[in-house]
Amino acid sequence: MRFYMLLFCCAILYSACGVQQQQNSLPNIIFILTDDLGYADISSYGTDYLQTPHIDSLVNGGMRFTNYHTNSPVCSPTRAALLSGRYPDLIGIPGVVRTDTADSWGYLQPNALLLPQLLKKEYGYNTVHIGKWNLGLSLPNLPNKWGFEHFKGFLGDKMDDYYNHLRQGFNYLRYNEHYIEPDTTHATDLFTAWASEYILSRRKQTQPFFMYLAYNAPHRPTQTTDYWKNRYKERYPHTPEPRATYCAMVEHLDNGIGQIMYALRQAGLAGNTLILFSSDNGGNLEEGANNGEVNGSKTSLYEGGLRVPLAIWFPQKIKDNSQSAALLLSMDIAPTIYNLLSQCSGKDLAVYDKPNLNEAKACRDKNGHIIPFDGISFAPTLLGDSSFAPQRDLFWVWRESGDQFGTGNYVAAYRTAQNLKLLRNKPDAPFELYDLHNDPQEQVNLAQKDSIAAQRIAAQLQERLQMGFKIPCKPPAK
Ligand SMILES: [Ca+2]
Repeated sequence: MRFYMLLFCCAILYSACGVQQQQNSLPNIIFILTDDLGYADISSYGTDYLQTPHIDSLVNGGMRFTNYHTNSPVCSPTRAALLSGRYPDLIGIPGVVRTDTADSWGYLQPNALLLPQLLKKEYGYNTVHIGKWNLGLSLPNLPNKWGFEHFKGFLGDKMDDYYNHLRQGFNYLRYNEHYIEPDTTHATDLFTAWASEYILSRRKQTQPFFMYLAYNAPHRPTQTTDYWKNRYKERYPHTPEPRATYCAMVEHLDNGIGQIMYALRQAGLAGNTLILFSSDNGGNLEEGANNGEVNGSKTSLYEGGLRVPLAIWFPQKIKDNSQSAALLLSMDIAPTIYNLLSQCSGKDLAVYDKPNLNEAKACRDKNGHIIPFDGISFAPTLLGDSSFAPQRDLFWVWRESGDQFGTGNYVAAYRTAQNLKLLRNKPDAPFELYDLHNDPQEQVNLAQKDSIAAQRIAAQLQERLQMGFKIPCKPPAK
């Protein structure tokens, strides 16, 4: 069956990409990542009292994913997974990278390989990162050292103020490795302007580009301009705070994405550009986010901390108004892009079966080359094969410090291919067990009733945790 599926995908891609192996047949790729945007925080994902026409045009003009999950309920690990296609704890990022080393739980390991490195080396892409990095604050873990030829953004975990751009009084804004003096422009407008400027500079260029555009909105502090706040309140005067300002912030962000699309059309590049839109973790309910029907908020291992929107837009290639309920993770994005490009270039297919989650053996393609991903390619889904439904166990871990965690303790979850999910949201809490097939809102804890299953999955979780604990997440001692 898999053989025929590969033939089917190969045939579609052959016609979609053409037989030309020229560099200019490869699509441009723009990956738009928002920060803490909830599952129901855009109008096309079902929310009322909020208008996001530009994001909706990506959702409705391409494929909407309804069962996509982030690799972490917090920022840095998901970003590591997105760029590497790996489980983040296996490349040194089980928690948030911060200025204070004692309170920082991530350090990119030298054996990691990021998507911009692959795209630049194997396909000749021009690679640019605009916005939030959050995978290191100093050498060697800066964007230019990890495959991005151009970087314009900030290195930190957040901004304390969208207008002065500082974090704990420090300026982390950089143009490559040079400081950028902060001005008073709202960060959403700043990143939109930088991204648009870059896109317009690619007019008439035959070299394809990969842009990773990571907005920090709508992460707290919930701040937007008076224009967007007033515009929102005039239409929806009864929306309470903080939801009203949060919604205005999302509409502000949506306008920025509209400007990106406009720049793309102005540059004549819209017809051959793949655009992905998503979030790094679930919405923060305290800040006014809306995670829809699922339980939980950012930092939670319930579905509300992990399930977010994902839309992929690729004119003529991905059918508009299409939808997929495939269970996917952030780490599946990089293999999917890699898979699409390898087939566009006439190289071997990279669709493959992964080994069991707890087996550390490397995965190889049909020519014996190691495939450097933990995630899977869902390229078949994008190209219309609705039968492609990966069955696999999934795992989450988040290391943190502070009152709840102590020093470097962790919370974790393990989801079996049969949709049983074991989790705990506090390091010393008893495990909870949910049957996500019958109880997607995680309301009925089965840990006592089905204690045998809970123990079995807890043992699998422990085994998988140990793999990650072997990987350092702190800078090497000097
Ligand atoms: Ca985040």
